[in-house]
Amino acid sequence: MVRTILHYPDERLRQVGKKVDKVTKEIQALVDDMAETMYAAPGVGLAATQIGEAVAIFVIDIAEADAPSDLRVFINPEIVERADEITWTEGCLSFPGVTEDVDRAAKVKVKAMDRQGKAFELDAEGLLAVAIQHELDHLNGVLMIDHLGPLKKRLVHRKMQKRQDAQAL
Ligand code: GNR
Ligand code: NI
Repeated sequence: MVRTILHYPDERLRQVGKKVDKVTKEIQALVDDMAETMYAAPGVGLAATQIGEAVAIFVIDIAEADAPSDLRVFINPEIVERADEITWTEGCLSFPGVTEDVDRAAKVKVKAMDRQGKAFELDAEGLLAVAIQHELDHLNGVLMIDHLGPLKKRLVHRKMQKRQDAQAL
């Protein structure tokens, strides 16, 4: 089922994703909803907190639109190593129409569990590394806007607030 993606400044985007004790059928159903929601958007990633579920799960698929899908599921993810720096022009499904440069680690090593509850480790760089850091931020209630300087932050905040006010009419 495609879920509704929350938009900033929805307070639920500030929730912290709770660790998953056991990968149950219910958790797998949530993962499936997240993947469906990400593909429908479309986006390269989606964190559970973006659909109002405060659990430590995100999904990523960085495959090109014309290539076969390459879904990656991360449950209880942890970055265990970071190296180098990169600036990436990021977008976020919770900030429609906003793109801003964000400084990130260029390479990360991440530990997580997959959809079957099996532990894995992954070395990532480029967009995959950026997306992993972006999604992990979401699970900590940290948003793109928090990486901006005060001026840009206020500008993006005003734009999003206006949008919300217009939709509340
Ligand atoms: O779709 C998305 N694209 C993107 C581009 C650059 C850096 C990060 C991202 S993640 C974003 C989807 C999203 O909001 N995930 O939380
Ligand atoms: Ni996002």
